[in-house]
Amino acid sequence: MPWRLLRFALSKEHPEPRMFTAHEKLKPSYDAVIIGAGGHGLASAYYLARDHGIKNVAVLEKGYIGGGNTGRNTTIIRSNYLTPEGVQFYDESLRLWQDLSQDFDLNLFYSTRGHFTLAHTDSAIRTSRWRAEVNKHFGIASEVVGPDFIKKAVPQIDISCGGHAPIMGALYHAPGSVARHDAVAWGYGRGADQRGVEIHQQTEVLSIDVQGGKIKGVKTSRGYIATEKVLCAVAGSTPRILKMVEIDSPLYIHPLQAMVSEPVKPWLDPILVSGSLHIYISQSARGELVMGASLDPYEVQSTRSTLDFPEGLSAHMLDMFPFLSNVKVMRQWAGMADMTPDFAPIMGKTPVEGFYLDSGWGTWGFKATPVCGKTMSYTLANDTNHPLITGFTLDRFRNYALTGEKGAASVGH
Ligand code: FAD
Ligand code: PYC
Repeated sequence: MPWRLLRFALSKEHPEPRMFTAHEKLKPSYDAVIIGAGGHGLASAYYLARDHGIKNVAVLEKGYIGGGNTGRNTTIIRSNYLTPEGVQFYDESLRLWQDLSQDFDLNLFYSTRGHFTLAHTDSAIRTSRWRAEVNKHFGIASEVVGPDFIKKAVPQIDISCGGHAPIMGALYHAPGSVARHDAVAWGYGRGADQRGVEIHQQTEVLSIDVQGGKIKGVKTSRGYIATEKVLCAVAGSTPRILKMVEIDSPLYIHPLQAMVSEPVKPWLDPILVSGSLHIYISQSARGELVMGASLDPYEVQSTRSTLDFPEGLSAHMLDMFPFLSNVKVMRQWAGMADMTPDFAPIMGKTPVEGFYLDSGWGTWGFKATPVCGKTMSYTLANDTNHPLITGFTLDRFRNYALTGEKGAASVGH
């Protein structure tokens, strides 16, 4: 056993340096309060302090940092979206991901694998071509490839999928990557903490004080805080927070489940997604197969796992990779996906002065963590929506100006 670990185990004082300061008390007021210590809330705090010099900030988390969807996702990072707004936004995120381990001095295990969206039908091929053309227009590496290309990259695949749904081609996106999700939360959290931001875990926001249409403070499970700026970054809990400020939104919450296998020898380098079979798979640095499927088909705010999920997912996975039949499933879990009707996020200013939204991240928000931090910190600091998020504001639903990204969702949700 390493000496450092033994010393820590035997110490009464727990002298090991912690990732963050544990603040005993809340201050009576802050320049800004961020609700939610997931990746998005922590990244916003980090860039508020680092890029805008706003450090008198509290991040309030009802559980523990990264315990929401940030620590539950399947870590796929890509920018092969469908709309010009989406492509440019996610591409900026991908650019930010490149330097993040160095920024944090923490290894995020960012690993570029290549990403295949498999097409089993004529219409899926058509959407792939459409996405490839939009992507290329913005200088993003995406191309439509045939079955031979796929078979060469993944020799183990049954291209006929057991004869049920033969693969006709794929959208191939070479920059597709994975990273270690909990380390992303720790990196942003530690960076924010080092710059003076306070992170308060086990601190739930119970209500929000709005007077004359303006934010005045928040009531928490540990007392009242005065503030004029609140950022809501709570993913699956967004409707609850919006109720507190009497804002309507078209958000709906569905569980999204995932599972991992026991570790096996490395055999799968790229990330594979099949819209028609409703499955996706990648292999982690530890050898585990990380697998997911579509949303659960009912609206409920719950993170319970169900037995029909591994059953359905495994059946389709075996169509593609019959040799996996003896591989054991080790864990399954669920998160709460905050879905929007057009599969684009809801970001920016709201009708309540000083209340900012970073939501509608559904099944696609992990990859956006860095760019959300950048654009939301700018929006808070300047009280002006960042140019990259103007296609994502709440009022697009009132103005019938949707940003349709459903065709670029990972699996058919
Ligand atoms: P979260 O990480 O959920 O953080 C919100 C935090 O707010 C939580 O910690 C919660 O406890 C806290 N909170 C809530 N209410 C309160 C309150 N009243 N007071 C204080 N704190 C509160 N995206 C991808 O890009 N690629 C993927 O491969 C991918 N796979 C996914 C797989 C699954 C199974 C799931 C569930 C999601 C997946 N996603 C993926 C989506 C992605 O995980 C999320 O969009 C993203 O993590 C959202 O981050 P966040 O920081 O906004 O929210
Ligand atoms: O956004 O790429 C994605 C994704 C994959 C699985 C869930 N979301």
